[in-house]
Amino acid sequence: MTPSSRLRSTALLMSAVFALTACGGPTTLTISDEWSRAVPRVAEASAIYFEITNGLDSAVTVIGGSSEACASIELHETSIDDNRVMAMRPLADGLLVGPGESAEFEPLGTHLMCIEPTVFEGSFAVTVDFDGAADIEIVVPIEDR
Ligand SMILES: [Cu+2]
Repeated sequence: MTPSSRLRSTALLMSAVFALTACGGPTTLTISDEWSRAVPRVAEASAIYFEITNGLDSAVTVIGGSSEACASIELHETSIDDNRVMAMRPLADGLLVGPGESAEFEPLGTHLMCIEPTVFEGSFAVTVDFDGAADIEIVVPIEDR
């Protein structure tokens, strides 16, 4: 690509961005890349991961969730202490995602915890509960990552 054609395509991209912004842009709250790590049938809990993108112009707070495939769902964060012992603890105040920000729910980080899972292969539906926005239903594939 010559410098001038690169410039042209950048200009095109910029105008596309402006066009999106002009009509309000993506003003939605979205959840993507959802998955749950496969666990053995004796497991007492399994973790649910995803990315939240807050395209709204106000903050939202993830406060938990529910699923017919779990006795309950808790919002957890993972910490590792000085002795390299990993622990999870509930995020009592939820997880705030500011306007225009995104949050990654990932292994060794924040996650939803499915307590007493009843589905161990395929996928299951989860409702993610928010303060400041409508709850979102996602279908979480169980993966052997
Ligand atoms: Cu957990």
